[in-house]
Amino acid sequence: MIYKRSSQLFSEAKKVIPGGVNSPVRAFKAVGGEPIFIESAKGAYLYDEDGNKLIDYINSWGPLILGHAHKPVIDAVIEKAKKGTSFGTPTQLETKIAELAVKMVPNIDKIRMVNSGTEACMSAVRLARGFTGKEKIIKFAGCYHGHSDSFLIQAGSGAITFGTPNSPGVTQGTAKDTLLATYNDLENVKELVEANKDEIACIILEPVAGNMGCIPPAEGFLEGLRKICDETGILLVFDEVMTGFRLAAGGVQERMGVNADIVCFGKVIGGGLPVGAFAARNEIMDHLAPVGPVYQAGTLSGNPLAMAAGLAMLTELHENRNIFESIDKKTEYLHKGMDKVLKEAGVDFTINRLGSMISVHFGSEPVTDFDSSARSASTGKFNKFFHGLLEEGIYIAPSAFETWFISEALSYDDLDKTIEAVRKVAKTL
Ligand code: KE4
Repeated sequence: MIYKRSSQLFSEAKKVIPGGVNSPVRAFKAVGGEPIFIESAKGAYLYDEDGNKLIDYINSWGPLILGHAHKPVIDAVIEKAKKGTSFGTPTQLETKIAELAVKMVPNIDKIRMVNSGTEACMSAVRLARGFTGKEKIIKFAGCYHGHSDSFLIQAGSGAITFGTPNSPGVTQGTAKDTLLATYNDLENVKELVEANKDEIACIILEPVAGNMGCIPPAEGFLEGLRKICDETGILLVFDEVMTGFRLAAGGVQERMGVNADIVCFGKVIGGGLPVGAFAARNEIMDHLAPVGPVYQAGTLSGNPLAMAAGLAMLTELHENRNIFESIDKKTEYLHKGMDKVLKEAGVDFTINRLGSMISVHFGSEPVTDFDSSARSASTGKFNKFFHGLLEEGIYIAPSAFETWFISEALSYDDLDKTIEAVRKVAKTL
């Protein structure tokens, strides 16, 4: 593959944009090399500035579950744009998408639109603190909820003490209110709850993790968290920015049958435009301004173009529930195909999968939490795997800590091409 034009564009970008990108993971720092500049996309394919065609397994990090430039979504945005782009007033479109989301997702009465997953999770934590009157939160190492200060925290000195900032600019004052737990480790959560009795507002997690690679919840893990929250009055916050409207129409709450108290959304709900959202039962949501005292706001929240894209996307998913089974089946097919060719090559690997989320990890141990994911990533094999696939025209996330997102636009021919590329690359690992 030739990337001359992308390289030129990257040099220009770095002069006026930090690192040449508007979001760090796009810069290929984790895998080495230079990022590819995309000129257009359609269905399952990206077309880069050098004319290369790539089979896309990132899909803008999850939103494009129906593929790129999906006609109903594009048409909805074009039609809406002719009538103006933003009013800063209520519009009936916001009510329509809110009504549909409430119909699709179990256990929510109201939803508030924001502009990103970060905003959704940040606002959900503020709402949980406002509702409970408590200040501490528990998050899990390796779970990513966006770049709000309370989430940029790493393990503290003691196993059950508060965290420390993992980014300059985050204060110790903020970090002291974030407790860090180990994913899939209920005993650790119980210890943290016991050691911080009556001080915890919420436990927030990705109910199926996608930021350590794909890590499904262990048997009983979500149910155990639900039980702890029921016994202590701590709110359970599901960050479904990745899983919402992907693992089922009603997300993980529907698929796994475990209810959260607050659910966060992003990605799919916006159909590729900037939308985040958070939702809960009336008792909690009515604490939000202007009804209640918990403040939260946004100039472009509920923006007409974003709502038009999101409504078109959710409507198609709502009316064609077979899509969820179809992308799950495609993901299972890909899993089986990659498993076969990686085994034939004698590679030590693990493939994690749940629904249409899948990730490949190198090494012999199971990947069930952040530490095991990090040990697998440290082998360096993923970086060779990434670049080898790229050379074959297969575009997966440029980090071992990401998940692949399967879109309905992927054909079985695309999947076969991907499996064949994995077979070729496996020999080089
Ligand atoms: P945004 O603020 O990037 O819209 O959403 C933050 C977020 C919240 N929760 C989960 C579970 C997420 O995965 C994300 C964002 N995901 C990353 C990919 N791992 C977005 C890619 C990027 O940072 O550029």
